Amino acid sequence: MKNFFSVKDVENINDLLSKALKVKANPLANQNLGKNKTLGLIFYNSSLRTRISSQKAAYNLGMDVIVLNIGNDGWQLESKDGVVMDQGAAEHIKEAAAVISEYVDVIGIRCFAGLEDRKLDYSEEVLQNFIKYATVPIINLESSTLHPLQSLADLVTIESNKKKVRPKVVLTWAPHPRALPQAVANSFVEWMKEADVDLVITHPKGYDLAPQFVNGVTVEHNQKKAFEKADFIYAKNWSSYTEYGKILSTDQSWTVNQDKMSVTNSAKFMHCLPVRRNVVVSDEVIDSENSIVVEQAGNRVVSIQTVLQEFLKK
Ligand code: AN0
Ligand code: CP
Repeated sequence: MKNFFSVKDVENINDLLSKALKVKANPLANQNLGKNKTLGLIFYNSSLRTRISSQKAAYNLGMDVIVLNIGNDGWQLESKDGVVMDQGAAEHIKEAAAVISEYVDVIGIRCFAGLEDRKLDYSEEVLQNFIKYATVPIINLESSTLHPLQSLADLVTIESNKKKVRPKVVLTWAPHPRALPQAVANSFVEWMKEADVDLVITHPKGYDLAPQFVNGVTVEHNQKKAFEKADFIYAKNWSSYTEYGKILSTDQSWTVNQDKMSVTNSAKFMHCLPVRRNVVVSDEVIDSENSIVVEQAGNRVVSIQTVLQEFLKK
């Protein structure tokens, strides 16, 4: 694996999953693997889980960590080629990526979608430029269209909680007051397509994900019907892909509640967090014993530690 940008960088997902389960069982088994190595974390956006789980995983491997918050501590970075840099950005990614590579051994980057220009967001300009100009491996900490570390943690969570070989997993859209990226949903679909699960997506009309992700996946617009006999309910809001970045509905009838959970096969409830209570999911569901959101967030240490080990072993 050269970089961890998407599921396509993973040679064998089952192999990576079994390595992750080993990390989960014994997180301190490789305490010296990262000795004298440094992880650099670059954040263009806020984070609780990604920030802390990445540091924790690095420490479990004996690595040092340096964090840079672009915009607050670092210079604004230009990502376009050939521009006259007479506006806000003081430095180009070309230099920044190369220079940061002089200081650290692996770079993680978070840079969300702007949700204004679909073509630009889906070109993944920032992450792709880092991949091009850095001389060390790049880890995606949530880019414009993907959040693979979340999906690997989700896969570990499903594997650890499933009661049948091939569980039914439902990705459901849920309302949210702000326009959110499609990244978590895109990645979840991309990873679940490779996993041994029956995946169903449910969302109101107008919220179809990009065809390259949903092709071949069952989409059921009746949410309660989709929930029938489900083993896992994965809730997430995303803004429209077709009417790009728009909120088409905040219909509270899509909130995940106990009435809908009652038609499932005692499904476990999942969400990547942060979550808006009583908008995305009712208190009753997220506080129930079927809610595994905290374990899921705990598995974020497992997912990045597994990926870091791949790069350190080289
Ligand atoms: C972000 C998103 O939906 O992509 C990050 C989720 C991990 N969520 C918010 O901004 C609330
Ligand atoms: N799930 C997740 O990535 O959370 P943060 O945005 O807090 O890192």
